[in-house]
Amino acid sequence: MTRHPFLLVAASVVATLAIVHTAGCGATRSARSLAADKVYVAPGELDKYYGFLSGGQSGSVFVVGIPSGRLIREIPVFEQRAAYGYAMHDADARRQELLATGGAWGDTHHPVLSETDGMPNGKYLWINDLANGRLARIRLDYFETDRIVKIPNLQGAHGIAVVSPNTKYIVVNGEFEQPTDGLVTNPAPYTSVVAFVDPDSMTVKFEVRVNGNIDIADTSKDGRYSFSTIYNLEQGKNMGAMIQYDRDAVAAIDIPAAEAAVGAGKGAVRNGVPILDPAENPGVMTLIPVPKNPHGINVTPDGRYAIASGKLSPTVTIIDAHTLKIVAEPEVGLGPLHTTFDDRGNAFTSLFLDSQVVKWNIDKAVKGAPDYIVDRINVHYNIGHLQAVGGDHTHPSGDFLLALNKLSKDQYVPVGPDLPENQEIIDISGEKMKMLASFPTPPEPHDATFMAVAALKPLVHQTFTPAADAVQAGQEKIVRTGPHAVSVDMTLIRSAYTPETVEVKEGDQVTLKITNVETIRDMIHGFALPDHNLNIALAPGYTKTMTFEAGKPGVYWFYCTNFCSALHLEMRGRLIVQPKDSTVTITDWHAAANVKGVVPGVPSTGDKQ
Ligand code: RUQ
Ligand code: CUA
Ligand code: CA
Repeated sequence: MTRHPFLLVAASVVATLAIVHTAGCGATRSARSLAADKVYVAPGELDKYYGFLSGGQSGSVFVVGIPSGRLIREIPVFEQRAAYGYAMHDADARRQELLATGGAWGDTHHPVLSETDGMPNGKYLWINDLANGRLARIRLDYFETDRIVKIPNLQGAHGIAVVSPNTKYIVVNGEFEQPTDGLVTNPAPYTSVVAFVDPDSMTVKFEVRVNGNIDIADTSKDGRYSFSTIYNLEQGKNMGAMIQYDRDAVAAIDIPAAEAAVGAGKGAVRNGVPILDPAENPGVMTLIPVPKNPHGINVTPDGRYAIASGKLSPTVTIIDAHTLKIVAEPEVGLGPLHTTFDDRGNAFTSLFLDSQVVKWNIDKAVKGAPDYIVDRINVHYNIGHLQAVGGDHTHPSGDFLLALNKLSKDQYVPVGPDLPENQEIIDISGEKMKMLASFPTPPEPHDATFMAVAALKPLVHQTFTPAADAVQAGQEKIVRTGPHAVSVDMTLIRSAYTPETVEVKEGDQVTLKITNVETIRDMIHGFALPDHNLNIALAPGYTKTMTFEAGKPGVYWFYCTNFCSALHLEMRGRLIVQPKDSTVTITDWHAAANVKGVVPGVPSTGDKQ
């Protein structure tokens, strides 16, 4: 049987197509695997950087591994979190600060790291709550919020920045203007203040009044100036009125001059804070006119320039950070919002309207060279902030850039009418930018800052240093402190509560102080009590105190919520609430069996070391 020639031809065409197809597919694959290789962190391997992402409406900070994009930890700040035992109990100072300063929710925007010589030193991270005019401080040895303060005389705490190079102050910008004398009946144009907060005491040392609003902040690298963008120099009270002028301004505050004026008693004290009026203190503030409703302000790593992003103008304004003169105003694209830097003299500006990152050369732009635009890359979509690793410090890494995009549109499987926000990791190590990977996070990241894991890792503590009032092992007790009050001192260790039985009476108020006496990292125990609205987690070394009503007569099992050993399920105890009229006496728990909570013959060491 002879083959039909057409079949032979057809067969060879199919074979050729198959070869072409395989080659094409192989080429695509290798580009993909090159990108994947740059962000792939194998199981057990560590990321190179920690990214601290503001959690926006989540009121927290998200710690993300870079380059993997893995969510490492959420640090709750302005919201309580049972999972971390954060701000859950009345004796927690952070809970008291939250309740006293605006409530247990917030809107975080700008994470900033404490600095030594212009580089992050791993001590603190600060973050603002735009909504309630607050500033919080996170200790990086514990990765825990330790202070929350309300900034007086200010509404809408938006841009914040650390005063370089050695963290002299945290600058906090008040975005929402207020009647200057504080009286609602005053029809005069409203004003705002820039607050200068002491990093250790977290008190506001002084404020500088601004006739207009103030948006984003940065500082010169030598400690001389703070820079704030003003988009409402018009002092308008609605959107139409805020876009009248062709130019608004950057306010440069001369910090030593302001300190001298405050020292000379020039500030009018309100709510305990001296407020300097620049009109009466010449030299304290310089207004630099920049195009229409600017947004971001970013100082170059070498400290030479402050770069204001135009927002409603397609330009960035390059300001000499020493003379305060405008040296260039190059066009970069539509909707420039923020700028960051590599270690080779390039700037990267986010373009909200173009959904792009534009890379441009600073020296060329200053000299007016026509080829200052180096590259553009599309992002998905409508980028807000962007941050290159170290771009906000004096020694940028020049390897990765994080694009924080406001909309993800088609990038993920829909999860309801509300879609996740999208972050993208871009390789900036070469001349051309390369898109590497994207990852979503919970709502809503605004900004990010980074620290090398190698520098931070040795600074993070194994356990919490026990507080002065910690319950010591062997000192546990139950004491009736009044006709309707019982106090309990309890310890937790794998895998038992001591005491493990607490007997009280209906109508009693119970004050429970618990210390996790573990000394091993990550050995967390929980205390959840059914029908009492109580759930708390305690990291090793932690002490928490809570007060609750005994509730209805009954037996309530409190149990450990965090898997701690093979005997985790057995780690539970009873709250026994006797009826009011019960004649049964309160058990002497010391006499009860099993005081230490350890069954003889069963090892108390867990499997989570
Ligand atoms: S600013 S909207 Cu960081 Cu672009 Cu708050
Ligand atoms: Cu302790 Cu589970
Ligand atoms: Ca304006």
